[in-house]
Amino acid sequence: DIKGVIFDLDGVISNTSRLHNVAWQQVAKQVGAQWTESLSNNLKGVSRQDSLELILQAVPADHQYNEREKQELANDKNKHYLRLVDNMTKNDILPGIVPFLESLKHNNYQLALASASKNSSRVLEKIGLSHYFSEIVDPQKLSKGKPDPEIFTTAAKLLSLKPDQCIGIEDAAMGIQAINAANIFSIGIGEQDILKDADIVFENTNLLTLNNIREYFEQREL
Ligand code: G16
Ligand code: MG
Repeated sequence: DIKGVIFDLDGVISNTSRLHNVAWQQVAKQVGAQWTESLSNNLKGVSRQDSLELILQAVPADHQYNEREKQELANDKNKHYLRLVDNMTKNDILPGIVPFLESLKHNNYQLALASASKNSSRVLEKIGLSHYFSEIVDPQKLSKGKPDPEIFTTAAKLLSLKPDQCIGIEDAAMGIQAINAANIFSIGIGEQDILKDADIVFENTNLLTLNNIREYFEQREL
């Protein structure tokens, strides 16, 4: 039986990717990297340092950034991002998420957050959702990021549940790979084409309801 639900943050609970994008675009401009939709997509669910590397790869190579410069660029991005996070409100919660969290609580599911973001607690607080989550994985304690399963296996352990007692919800292909590799049932939010490895895909967070998920499980037993 499913007893726990493990959530990604950006793209599942909050529309923070818009804010990450604004802050990264500034960095891209500063280093002369061309900002494209595919670059923006590739940054989803990827850690801050790895995101910066992807942006620097898009710079016409005449300057090698040293570690100190990279640290500075990453810090600048984070300062900018945190200023944007400070203006977040409940309006930045994706549609349908509050009723979904309510119904999960009501039915005694245990909830954990598995976000690559070091700012996830701050974001949850700003949008008023902290109290729903009994566990938040600290990405600084992990050795590998998504698509490695570590963040999801850690979340299940923190909830004292086995992987097959959990569901994981993600909007990024890398995230779905991480959930699958953890042997956790995966729900993708977004386009079927991109999230084809997920066990179920919902087009948007409005469709994320306990009934829709249960319906799928019932169909599978037939
Ligand atoms: C999020 C975003 C990524 C971001 C990462 C790290 O992941 O999708 O774009 O780079 O967190 O965030 P920070 O710089 O705040 O530590 P997730 O896992 O919530 O989708
Ligand atoms: Mg995400």
